[in-house]
Amino acid sequence: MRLFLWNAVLTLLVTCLSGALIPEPEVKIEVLQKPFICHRKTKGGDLMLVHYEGYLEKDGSLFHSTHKHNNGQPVWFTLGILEALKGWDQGLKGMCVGEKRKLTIPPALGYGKEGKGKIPPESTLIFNIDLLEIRNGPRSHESFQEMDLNDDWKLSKNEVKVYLKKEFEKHGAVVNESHHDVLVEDIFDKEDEDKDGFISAREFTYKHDEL
Ligand SMILES: [Ca+2]
Ligand SMILES: [Ca+2]
Repeated sequence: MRLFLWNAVLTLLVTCLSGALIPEPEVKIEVLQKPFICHRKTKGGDLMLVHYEGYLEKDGSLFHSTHKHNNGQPVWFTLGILEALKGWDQGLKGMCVGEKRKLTIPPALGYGKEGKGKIPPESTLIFNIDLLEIRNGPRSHESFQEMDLNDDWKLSKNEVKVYLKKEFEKHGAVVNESHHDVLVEDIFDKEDEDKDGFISAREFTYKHDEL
């Protein structure tokens, strides 16, 4: 009988500790519009180009809109690295280009007890978010494959250089040859941990503190 009781107490303790009695805060996701064709869904590490409007739930007031503020420009956001709010990381997974979502974000996954700027403490936030474009994040598997020209699962200095040039050209920047070499050396200094002259897939995807 005593043993039985102990088991019951232990079970209760474990349940409490694992948080089963206190529900984890969750984002409420409503899909407002979904495109007919979806080639790709967002996942952690992806870059997302979004337009959004943010409202306070309690009075419906608008606190930010990329249409009205930000010169009407959409913003880039990296999914899953806590770049914005926890609620965005949770609520924007598996999204297609052209999809519109409404997120209701509890304070714990928003600006919490402190609030921020126009957002009072303990605010539930509502966001309407339109996804316009998805790109490979800098640390994604796709980016690595794109850079690894000879498919040997490691990046040589030349491969990194070719990639950088392409990226600069894409963004219309002209960078001279010697500056590329400096950049490449700098990247290898940080990323090539075992100093074998190559950035391995592991070295590439490893999350550094500064990220
Ligand atoms: Ca390679
Ligand atoms: Ca290496």
